Amino acid sequence: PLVREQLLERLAALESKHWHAEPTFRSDAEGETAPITQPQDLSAEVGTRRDCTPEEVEAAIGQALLIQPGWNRLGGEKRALLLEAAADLFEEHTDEFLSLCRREAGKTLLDAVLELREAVDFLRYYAAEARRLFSAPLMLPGPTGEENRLSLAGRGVFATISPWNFPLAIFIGPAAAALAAGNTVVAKPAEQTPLIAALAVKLCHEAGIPEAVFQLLPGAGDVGQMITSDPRIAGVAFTGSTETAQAINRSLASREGPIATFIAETGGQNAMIVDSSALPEQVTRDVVSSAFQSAGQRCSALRMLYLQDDVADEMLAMIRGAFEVLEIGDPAELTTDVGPVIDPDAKAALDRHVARRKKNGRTVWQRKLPKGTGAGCFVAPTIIELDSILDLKRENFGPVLHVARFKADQLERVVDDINATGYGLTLGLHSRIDAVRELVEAKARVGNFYVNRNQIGAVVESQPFGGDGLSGTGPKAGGPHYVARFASERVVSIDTTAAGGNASLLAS
Ligand code: UN1
Repeated sequence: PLVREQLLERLAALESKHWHAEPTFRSDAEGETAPITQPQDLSAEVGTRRDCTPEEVEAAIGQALLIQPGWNRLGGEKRALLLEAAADLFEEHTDEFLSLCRREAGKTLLDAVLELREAVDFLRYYAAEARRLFSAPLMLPGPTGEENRLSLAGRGVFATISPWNFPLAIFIGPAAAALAAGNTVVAKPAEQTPLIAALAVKLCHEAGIPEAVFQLLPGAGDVGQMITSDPRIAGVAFTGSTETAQAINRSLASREGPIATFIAETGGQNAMIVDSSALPEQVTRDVVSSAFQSAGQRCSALRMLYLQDDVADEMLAMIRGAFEVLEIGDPAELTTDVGPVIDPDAKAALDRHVARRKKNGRTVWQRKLPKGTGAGCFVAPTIIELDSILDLKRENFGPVLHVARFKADQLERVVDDINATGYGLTLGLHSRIDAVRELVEAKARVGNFYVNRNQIGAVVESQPFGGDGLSGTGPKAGGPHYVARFASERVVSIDTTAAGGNASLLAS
């Protein structure tokens, strides 16, 4: 408790700090400036964002291109040391990051701590990957008298476009992977959360990563559009909505010149299946955290719960019991379970979704918002009964859980329906029957399958994260194949039977 109180005191001291995000190389030109306000109180300004102008985007990519060969030549070991130095500085600046996670992104203290942890894990893991993949070429087998070496190098300038729901971890993760691989990076953070990104980039520079190597390009969608349509960009790593990923893909495809690499981690229509052998207390805990932690604003979050009909009423009663006591409110309070959603647009879309289901006569359980939440973007946690996951047309990115019932002999059809959404990110299963797990595991097309636990909070390295189909391109963030995707491969084949170099040259 003492540590907690000291932490709260330190955070209180940062409460009125005004932050600013601007392009790493700012010209004298006038760019648009936008205020950044708190999701829990739209009248409270946290800082300002000065957007990149078209000329600054142009110049930023030019600088990144110029310095890239040098950064690439530095090699895996030196790049790893710089990323590790950045990780150390991130940990030293815990208070600022926790404060910004709450004030800029509306995160609870628990979520903020987890976010910083994940960011540091990404930096350290990708540093280790830089050492593993970029220190020495891989010798490939070949016929006698021939040497074949496979080596990896940076592709050039990578653009990273990142989301507001993990404004630190998923801002720094893809950027660190691109940097580890020997690319330079132009990074566009979500327009809602540029301030935490600006602090992250500043600390990377303090750690010794040159400014031209890792640049911040704040702005809205138009800045992203300018970056992804530039033929000098060798690759894009994007996390966000499926629709935006499709738009970036089109933009990359219509450019003249080199073909870009595209790595996308997008949305999900994530389900959990609970059969009659599941343990009710465990199910309750895992459903509530998967659906409502982070106010449901994780792409891994549970959207559609399938309960086997013979236990559905009992399970639902327990889940509703836990749902009724969730604390909703200001993330500044340590007891808060569910904070705000990110902005008024997000709130309006979620409220519309719930209103439509009520109008259609669906059973809806909805919490009442407590007093004092009127100034922020709060959405009342909601549970809605549906017939099937196919009743959902789009991802509902917030604290709204849908529930359907199934009969034991319909298990395969349930998995077919989940696959038919076209998404494939997370799937949860609660069952103590091995044959059920084997069936679902074999049939479900998802990137992350969670059994008898919650389905959020993938841990870097142990649980690489990402999906296919409408959910993204893979490879998985935090896994052993990720960093290599940011690199180009080169094979050098030498005939070693020929007589020594200069002698044979003179002889010819
Ligand atoms: C996302 O919401 O964009 O598994 C990804 C999790 C997180 C990743 C979520 N590590 O919940």
